[in-house]
Amino acid sequence: MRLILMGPPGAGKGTQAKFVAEHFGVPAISTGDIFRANVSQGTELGIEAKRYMDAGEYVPDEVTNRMVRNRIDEEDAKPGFLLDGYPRTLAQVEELDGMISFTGHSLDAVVCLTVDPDEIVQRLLQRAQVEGRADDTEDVIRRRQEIYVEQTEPLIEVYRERGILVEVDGMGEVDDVTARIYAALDDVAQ
Ligand code: B4P
Repeated sequence: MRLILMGPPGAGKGTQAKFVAEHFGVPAISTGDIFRANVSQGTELGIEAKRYMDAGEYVPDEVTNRMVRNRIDEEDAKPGFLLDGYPRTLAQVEELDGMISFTGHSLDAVVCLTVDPDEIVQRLLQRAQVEGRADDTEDVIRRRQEIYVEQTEPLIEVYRERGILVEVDGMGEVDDVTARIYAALDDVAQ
């Protein structure tokens, strides 16, 4: 399975990615997690990514694309993968198309989680208390939502036109959302 999990910031992509990836026996590749790991290790990539992430901006496509290309080339991703939070721009869609067609495969499905904007702010402010992420302040959350609408929402139409978009209600309990994703992907997996 080659899957994408998308949705607005705080929709629960990271939360669901772990379950869905395990269910289908593929690695979850989270660009946000890879950036955060690099930030905490103080790598060159981390130092560059941090200034964008802290401001709620996207890390430049060139940097993000290179990082994903290297990760997808790893052995464990050869049979399939779940991308969490990538692609987020039209340029990233194009780049990913190139990476996947090079392997002779295609994307199976793009799961898009839909969550009310007010619920998202609540979730992220709550996460701020638990994890203390620098990008979970009210101003930065608002900026991230704006950028999502400008740059990432147009991707929904792209994948809908390709006939691989699966929209899933991301409201409610975590387990209920997971069950909805499995039900929606049942047909795709067969
Ligand atoms: P991400 O790490 O992808 O973070 P996110 O969008 O904020 O969160 P996610 O949707 O995964 O929410 P989560 O499960 O944690 O990106 C962070 C930053 O990295 C971006 O802003 C950008 O700067 C950079 N970046 C990443 N990818 C990039 C790319 N491709 N291009 C450029 N830049 C990129 O859930 C949020 C909270 O809600 C958690 O506390 C969780 O416990 C809670 N929650 C989840 N599901 C819930 C439920 N059903 N009910 C109640 N709470 C729930």
